[in-house]
Amino acid sequence: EIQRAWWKEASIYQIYPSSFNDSNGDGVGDIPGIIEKLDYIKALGVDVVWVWPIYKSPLIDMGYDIADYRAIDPRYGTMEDVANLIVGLHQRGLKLVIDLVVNHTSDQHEWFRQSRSSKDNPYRDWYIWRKPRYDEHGNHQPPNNWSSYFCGGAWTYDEPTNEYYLHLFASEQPDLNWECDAMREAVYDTMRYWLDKGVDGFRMDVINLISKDPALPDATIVHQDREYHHGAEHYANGPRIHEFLQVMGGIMKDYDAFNVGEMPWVEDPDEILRCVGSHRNELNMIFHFEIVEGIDHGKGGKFTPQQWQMLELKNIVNKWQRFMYDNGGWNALFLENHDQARTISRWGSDKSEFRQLAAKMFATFLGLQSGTLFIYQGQELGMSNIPSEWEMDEFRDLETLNHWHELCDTRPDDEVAKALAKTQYHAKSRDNARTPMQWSADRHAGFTSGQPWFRVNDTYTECNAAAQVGVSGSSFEHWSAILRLRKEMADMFVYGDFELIDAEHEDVFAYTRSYNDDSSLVVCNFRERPLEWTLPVAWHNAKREQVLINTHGDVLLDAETVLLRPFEAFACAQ
Ligand code: TEU
Repeated sequence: EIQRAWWKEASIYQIYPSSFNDSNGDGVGDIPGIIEKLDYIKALGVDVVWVWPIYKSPLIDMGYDIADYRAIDPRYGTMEDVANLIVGLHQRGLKLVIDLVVNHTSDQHEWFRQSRSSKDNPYRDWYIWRKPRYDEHGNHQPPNNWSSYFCGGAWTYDEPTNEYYLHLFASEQPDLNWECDAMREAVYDTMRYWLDKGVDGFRMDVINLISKDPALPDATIVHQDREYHHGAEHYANGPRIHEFLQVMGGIMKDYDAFNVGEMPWVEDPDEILRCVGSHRNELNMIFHFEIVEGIDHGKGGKFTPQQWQMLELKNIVNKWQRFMYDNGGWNALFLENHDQARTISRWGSDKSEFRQLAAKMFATFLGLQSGTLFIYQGQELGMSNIPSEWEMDEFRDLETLNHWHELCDTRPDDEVAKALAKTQYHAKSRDNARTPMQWSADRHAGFTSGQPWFRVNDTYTECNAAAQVGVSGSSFEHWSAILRLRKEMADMFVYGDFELIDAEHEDVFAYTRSYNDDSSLVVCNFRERPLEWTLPVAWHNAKREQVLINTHGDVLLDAETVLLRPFEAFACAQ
């Protein structure tokens, strides 16, 4: 029996405000710019807009370093603009989800300024301070061996009080101490503050990292040659995580609000189910990274090479589709966000002749799976990674730049390593997803009338919204058709059973969805070359009239086979 919920049937469009639409010509996208584009978003057919952090911030990590949870960064606009955004969305039947970033703040947050000022300050305990360890020469050393996600160690020494503070991300992003009752209450109040303003829910940044083992033990050493080590075993889904998530889940329930938790470094399905199980009242769903990072980050970390494998992709997709279905959980479906490279460049092709076909194939592949669908700005157009000719001085993201600078410092003469790193940035840097939105073939892609803060991708003349909206066969219109299909056939495509077909095939990803006596077949050619594929017996003699959606205008069905052209995808029903 189906457990229906609006948020299960919803599709969510993610906006990266800096690069979405600039209304005032200062080169940075802003909230009024989003408001100008609400009809575009509505036309795509999504139900919810997720806007990433627009709070006051020094933008060391582009807004994931928040200096005031209750103020809007002037670059993006004002509180009044947010109110207008909420009205504009609600008038169109759309909801607003904002980012809740409460594992850490900016070091410019008043809480941290206070905390840092003295050991006796009431805010001292709001962050994670520890005494140094000392080496044999009497020099102070970090309290443990943890690494930060943005290079180097996870601790920064603070001279005036002779203690270190913890930061899992940049040193300008100190971690909040969730063991502190007053701090937790302040966070919960912040949530209510935004819900009272009419926000419909949260995307909770690295929410599974908030509960750390208070002993903060050393990480197990996996890579002997490194100075710092990955400590996730001591804080990913840590000791009190469910207690905290249940409080937050309770607040969400009071407001009938939506939440999705970002959860890196956890792969145990049972633990994830404890977070999203329908009776748990914690999170509606989570983002895990087994699919988008698991298969193409190398063993030595994100910027080490790895050739993704089709059978691995099939295994992982199948595992999650089945697991959630069988156990009362719920999937968040995504391939892109502000931290990931563009799908067509990563797993398909961004060559001119294939760009839109690949984009439409991935839309079909993802969009007809079970779960709540997330689309990241530009994905609907088939936007691609930054061009391979761009040099290092074009990059903006601190994760990429820190990695590069560390490499240049430690191995200044290693040209081979540097060349390899550059290929990896072009493949996986977060900047690939952060170039300005491509609205038209006009100057700066119609994104701004001024100087864009980040260079516009050179592809904008061929890939832009103006060339696609209302144009049949375009990537935009195909995404829109997928979203309609999910609505019209929600029992099957949102809630139905999932079954992987032809699991050993290296080039074609195929699955069926079924509900009661209805079933559908989804077939995707992931390759740049044509191939013939044998239909499952139950689909022999499938007729053209049964085709629900396709990428190439028609489907070359024969009695027992189908001829798939490059990046062709289709779905049919019976
Ligand atoms: O990302 C957290 C996270 O898991 C990262 O390790 C992410 O996988 C990485 O950036 C990919 O290279 C969240 C936000 O999405 C990210 O933008 C922030 O920088 C980070 O938290 C810190 O707030």
